[in-house]
Amino acid sequence: MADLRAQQLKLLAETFGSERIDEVIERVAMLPVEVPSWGFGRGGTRFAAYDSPGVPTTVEERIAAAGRFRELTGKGRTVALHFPWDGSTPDDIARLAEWLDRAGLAAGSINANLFTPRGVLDHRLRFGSLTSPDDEIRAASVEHNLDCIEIMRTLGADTLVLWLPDGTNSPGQMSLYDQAVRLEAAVSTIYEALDDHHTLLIEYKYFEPGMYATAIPDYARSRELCRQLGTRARVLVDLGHHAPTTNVEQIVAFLLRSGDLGGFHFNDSQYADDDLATGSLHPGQLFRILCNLVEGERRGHSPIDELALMIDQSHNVKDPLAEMIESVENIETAYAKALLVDWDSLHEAQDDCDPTRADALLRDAFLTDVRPILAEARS
Ligand code: PSV
Ligand code: MN
Repeated sequence: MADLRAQQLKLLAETFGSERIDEVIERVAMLPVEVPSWGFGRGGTRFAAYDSPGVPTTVEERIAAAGRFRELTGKGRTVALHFPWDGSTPDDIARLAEWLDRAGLAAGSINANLFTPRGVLDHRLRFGSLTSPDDEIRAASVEHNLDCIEIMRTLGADTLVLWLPDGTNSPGQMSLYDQAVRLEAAVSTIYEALDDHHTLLIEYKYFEPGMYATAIPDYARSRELCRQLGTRARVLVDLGHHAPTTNVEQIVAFLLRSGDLGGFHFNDSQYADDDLATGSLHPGQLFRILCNLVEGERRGHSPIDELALMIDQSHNVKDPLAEMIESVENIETAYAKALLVDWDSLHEAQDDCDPTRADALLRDAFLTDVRPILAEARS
């Protein structure tokens, strides 16, 4: 096997040049990918969540699984955390810090949960959180984000992720103007509470749980909010949050070019927010997204490793640890292939109005077997 890998690498070096292959190996090895604590547990649907032997059920077990993932892949040094799923009291947070430390991990992005009823944030959440007409719910929703910022300080994390489950289910339920005004006021209080080195990433989603008018339905709204807030607020693209047929790579290029792209929640889907292993259904889309990141970096926009490359998945059936490994391998694969694109020839073909050659150049890279590069990067 080792011999075979050496031969395959030699062939790649002969085809692309050994310096280029070494550079790709190095870049794949250095690519930081963040994994979600919730992705190591068993996910469910609105029908049921089925337990399976061996799948973590506690926070401690999920962090241990993240540690195992790190040992196996070398990725996932930072773990995205979700509160209160990963704890709520100071004691919980202290224990969490210990578990992370024991597993050689660090806290990654801190995700505020504005959708699970608890305490003051009770079932009135069905009418929204930051945009609720209920003053007490609005205030408690902001407060939860401020608590998350305190957790960031305790755990040494620097990214707050806001996904807003707010939306209405029927026309007339809430004035769309009131919805926008409340959203902007609340988000600005949260932004003001951040420290200078903190970043706020704002997700958008075109549907769910409100099925009529989602408060942040698309990247335009998310970008508008970020721009109103300031330079430390950026857009987070969750691949499962678009209508089918949306050209996500084009959104990526728009956002990268304008300096508004903060990062990703990688996952894959057949229907919408299925949260399957990224690249498991649409490796071509993942490749094209990475191509646009590579091209953006070549053009002087944000370097890829300065973006928050996070996975957001939930596994209802398959083994979560195995799925997380598949996802990271698919990201690495897409990245290696994007780096192997003959960019100069591609631009030439584009300038020559030769789409057939341009497509062939992309396919040359996409069809290259980069598994020896991944193996080398890992070792
Ligand atoms: C919402 O669909 C979302 O993408 C947000 O990131 C949540 O925090 C996450 O999924 C986990 O359920
Ligand atoms: Mn997400």
